[in-house]
Amino acid sequence: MTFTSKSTITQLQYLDEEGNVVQPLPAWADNLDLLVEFYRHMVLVRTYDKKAIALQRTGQMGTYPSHLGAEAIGIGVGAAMDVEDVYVPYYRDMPTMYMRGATMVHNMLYWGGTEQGSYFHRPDGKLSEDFPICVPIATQCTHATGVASAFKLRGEKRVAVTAIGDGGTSKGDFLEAINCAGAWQLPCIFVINNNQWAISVPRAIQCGAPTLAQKAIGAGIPGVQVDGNDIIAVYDAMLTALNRARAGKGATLIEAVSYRLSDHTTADDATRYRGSEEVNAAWKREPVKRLRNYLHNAGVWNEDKEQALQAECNAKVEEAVQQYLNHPKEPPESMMDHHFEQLVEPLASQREELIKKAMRMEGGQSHG
Ligand SMILES: Cc1ncc(C[n+]2csc(CCOP(=O)(O)OP(=O)(O)O)c2C)c(N)n1
Repeated sequence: MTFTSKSTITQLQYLDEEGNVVQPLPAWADNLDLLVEFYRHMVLVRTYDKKAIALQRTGQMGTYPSHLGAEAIGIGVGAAMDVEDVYVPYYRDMPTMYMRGATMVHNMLYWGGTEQGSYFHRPDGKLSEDFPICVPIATQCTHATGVASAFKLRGEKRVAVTAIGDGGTSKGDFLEAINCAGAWQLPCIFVINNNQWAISVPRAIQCGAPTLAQKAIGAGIPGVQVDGNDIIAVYDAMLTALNRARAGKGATLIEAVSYRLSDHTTADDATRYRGSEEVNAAWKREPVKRLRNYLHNAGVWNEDKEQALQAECNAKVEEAVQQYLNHPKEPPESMMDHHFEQLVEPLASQREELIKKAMRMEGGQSHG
């Protein structure tokens, strides 16, 4: 008889719900300035999230997917990556993209319907090679595998990182992508944002396996589960996976367990399918307060700093909103400008038609 797998998946956690340390911290966490930086980013993206929802509600932006509750995942993943790596995002990834150089303005432009939101620069000033937001579920995983394959073929020490929701891991694309990454030993990291809900489908009936991390076993890659509300755990798991990938040892699957504290998107009303009890319980585990408590206890955070940070974040968000609202409107045909390097028929003729129609509607104004 051959045992093909005998595995235990434990959840990596350093800080409990109250921000107390539950096991010795990794050496890098001695750097409290770094943790304060993480906290500042987490508060900023949370402040932005609230404003983005308000913009949609007041008709100033399109449908928007909130990342409330996923701040530790996004900031932890984005902070751990090197500037040369490539991130392949899904729609709930504003925090990671922000860490990679996509500003709040870019995010608003994207959800405001402008492809300019996908063109941004890396923190080192170079044009980003990260991918645009992927809305079709799980397809981004195959894209990441492709990017990682290119890195391997070219002998580059870069890593492709992607994220996906818990529901998305039921799709073939995800399973194909991790299978390929395992078979070809690709420098690729798949992060599952397990926020317990796929719109109205709860995690419990999404998949029969006790963890999503164990899907890695079938692909022959390590699968780890982390507390996705604990940024120290997220960042640490990412460092391990990135080092592994850069050393030529292949891919890793990281399941980050958190909770979607918001509606699925602004087009959803979660009160129709889940009770307030579970949401209230999830608020007790949320990531921002947890890190704040830890920093307080470590003596590097206090109420004055908190007030100053809130004011700073509000000001930054307001400034970004003004920039977004003042951004020139794109002509309607721009929606066809980003699919192909050269537009093919019948799209090319349809684009011309659209320009003529728009000109007629606007009384003959010319379009770019
Ligand atoms: C291929 C495809 N099928 C269906 C949808 C519609 N859809 C949008 S989000 C979603 C649920 C995704 O849930 P999950 O993967 O858990 O991610 P979350 O939104 O919770 O982060 C579905 C089915 C889609 N975008 N793409």
